[in-house]
Amino acid sequence: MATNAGIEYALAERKYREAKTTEEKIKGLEEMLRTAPHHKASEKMLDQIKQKISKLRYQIEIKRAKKAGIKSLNIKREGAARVVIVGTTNSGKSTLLTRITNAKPVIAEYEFTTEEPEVGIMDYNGVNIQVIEMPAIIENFSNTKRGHEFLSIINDSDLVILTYRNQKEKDIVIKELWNSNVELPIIYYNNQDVEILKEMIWKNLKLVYVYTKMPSKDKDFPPVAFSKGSTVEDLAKKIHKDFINKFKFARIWGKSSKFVNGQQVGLKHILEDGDVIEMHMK
Ligand SMILES: Nc1nc2c(ncn2[C@@H]2O[C@H](COP(=O)(O)OP(=O)(O)OP(=O)(O)O)[C@@H](O)[C@H]2O)c(=O)[nH]1
Ligand SMILES: [Mg+2]
Repeated sequence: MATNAGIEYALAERKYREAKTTEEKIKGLEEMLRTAPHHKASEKMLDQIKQKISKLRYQIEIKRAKKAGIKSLNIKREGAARVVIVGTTNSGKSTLLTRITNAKPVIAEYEFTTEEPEVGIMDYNGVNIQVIEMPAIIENFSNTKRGHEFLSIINDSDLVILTYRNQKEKDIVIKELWNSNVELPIIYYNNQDVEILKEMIWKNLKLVYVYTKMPSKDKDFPPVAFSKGSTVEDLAKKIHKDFINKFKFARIWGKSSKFVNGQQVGLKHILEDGDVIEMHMK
């Protein structure tokens, strides 16, 4: 009844305000949601309650993930991008990691050898890319003891390499990623040649690498990586914040130099893989 609804709501609100734990707070808010008047004028208030509930639920998730194991959650990002190797057990994840990075994980015939994420660095023309082998995916992965923690590392990546032994396993991994809202580009690993695979990884990361150079000096190594579509201006900003003010023009050698080698370009010029950029300052 309309009049009682007001009292019930007031009681629920009090329960929420007096709640000591996050779980109790959520319960109070849920009761508020149930007992609040539902009409046009209260829509905004209902939305606010819903938002509060999702925030609190998120806090609980984070706490649970942290409890499960702080170590893996804190893998530091290194290099220009992060790639994860995700697949079923014994599908060759560790073998692949040793092929494309400097890491030395244990490779064994038995299942579930890799229990913690294994981190390696892949070199692509001098650019470092972080590659992480995730422990094997099984059905209902997100409900496993450390599923959330591992999935948060996957979600914090730029690209997935998916390994599997047969179509059934491939479908399981795709389903688990889908269920956990992982929306990353995927490369399906089919024992591609290492160099071909590295090119595929680079292409899917949508990055460019370029070399900087000072007049009458050799090009600098290693190259610098940027997202595709970046310009001379982005490069100048990355080198030093004063560069933009002192910038006169740049000369470019490589793919993006359309007419002559050492073509003179301005700040808006778009960079391409392998370009050498010589900066001229005022
Ligand atoms: N025939 C064949 N065997 C492979 C291939 N890649 C790996 N293996 C073998 O398969 C077994 C498992 O390889 P791992 O690289 O450890 O597989 P993983 O996916 O890391 O396995 P877990 O970490 O245990 O989940 C090892 O005995 C490897 O020698 C491959 O391409 N072909
Ligand atoms: Mg392994």
